[in-house]
Amino acid sequence: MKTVGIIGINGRVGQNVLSELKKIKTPIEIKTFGRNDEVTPLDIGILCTDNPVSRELAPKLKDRVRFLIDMSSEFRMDPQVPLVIPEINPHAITADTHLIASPNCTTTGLVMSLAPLKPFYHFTEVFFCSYQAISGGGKKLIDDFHTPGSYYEKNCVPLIGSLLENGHTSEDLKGLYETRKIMELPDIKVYCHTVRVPVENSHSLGVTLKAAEKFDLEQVKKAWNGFENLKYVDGVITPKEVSGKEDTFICRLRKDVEDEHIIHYFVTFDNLLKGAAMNGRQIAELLLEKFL
Ligand code: 2RA
Repeated sequence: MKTVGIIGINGRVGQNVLSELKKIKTPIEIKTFGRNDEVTPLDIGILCTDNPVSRELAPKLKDRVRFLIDMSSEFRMDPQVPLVIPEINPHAITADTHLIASPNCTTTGLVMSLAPLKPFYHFTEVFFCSYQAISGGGKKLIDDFHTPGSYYEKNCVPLIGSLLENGHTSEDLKGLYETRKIMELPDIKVYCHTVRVPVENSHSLGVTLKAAEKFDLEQVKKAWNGFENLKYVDGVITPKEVSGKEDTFICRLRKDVEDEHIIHYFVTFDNLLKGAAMNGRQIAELLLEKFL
C-alpha cells in the first residue's frame, strides 16, 4: 500500500489536508508528523508548514519522500518546481519531478475561470479585484475577526500579505506571477487589487478579461460548464452559498458595453478547499494514478 504523509499535522492546513486525504478512494496508508518529528519514508509527503519551515525541511526530505507537495508559497516561483492545478496543468509533473507546489487560493479561482477559455481565445489582459474571506488569513485573523471591535468587522481592508516597496502587496503579485506560470502565458498582463472582506469563508473575484477575439457568451458558458469542478450559474451565487463545496462557481457573465473583446464576471469558491487542501489532495490523487 502506498504511503501518504502530512508533515505539519498540528496546523490548520495540516488538519484540512488530513480530512481531504480521507476522501482518496485508492487504498493508502496515511501518516502524520509534527514539524519537528522524524519523517519515515513516504511515497508522497505533503508539507503543511509556513515558508521558513518548508524551506528548511524540503531539502532534508528529498531522500525519504518520493514526491513532495508543498502547500506554502515558498517554491511556487522556482522554475524547477511545477505549480500545479490538476484540472489545468497536470502535464507539468513528470516522472523526474520531486517537489510540487500548490498555488495561492485567489490565483486558483482566477485560473480555474481562465483555463477553459484558453483554447478559444488569446487573452491579452485580465484585471481582478478580490473579496477574500477571513478564513484565508489563518487562525490569528479568525480570532481577531471574532474579537469585538476588530478592524476587520464590517470593514474592507485593501491590504493582504506584506506591503512591498513598489506599493503592491505580496498577495497582489502572486495573482500576477502565479497566473502566468500556471496558464503557461508568460506575457499575459494581470492587474489586480486584493482586498479582505468581512466574509467568514470563500474567496470571490470580480474579473474583467480582454482577448484578441470577440467573445461569444454561449461558448464561454459552455466551456466553463464542460470543465471539471467548475460551474456557471445563471443569476447570482455568493461566497456563503459555496462554502463547503468543491466546485468553483461563476456568475454575472456579460460583455463590456463598448467592447466585445472584453467580458466581466464574478467567481466564488471555497478558499480552504479548491484554494488549498482539496488541490493538495487532487495532486496526491494524480501522483497515485500516474506515477506510483
Ligand atoms: C489569504 N491568500 O487569503 C491568502 C491565504 N494564503 O490571505
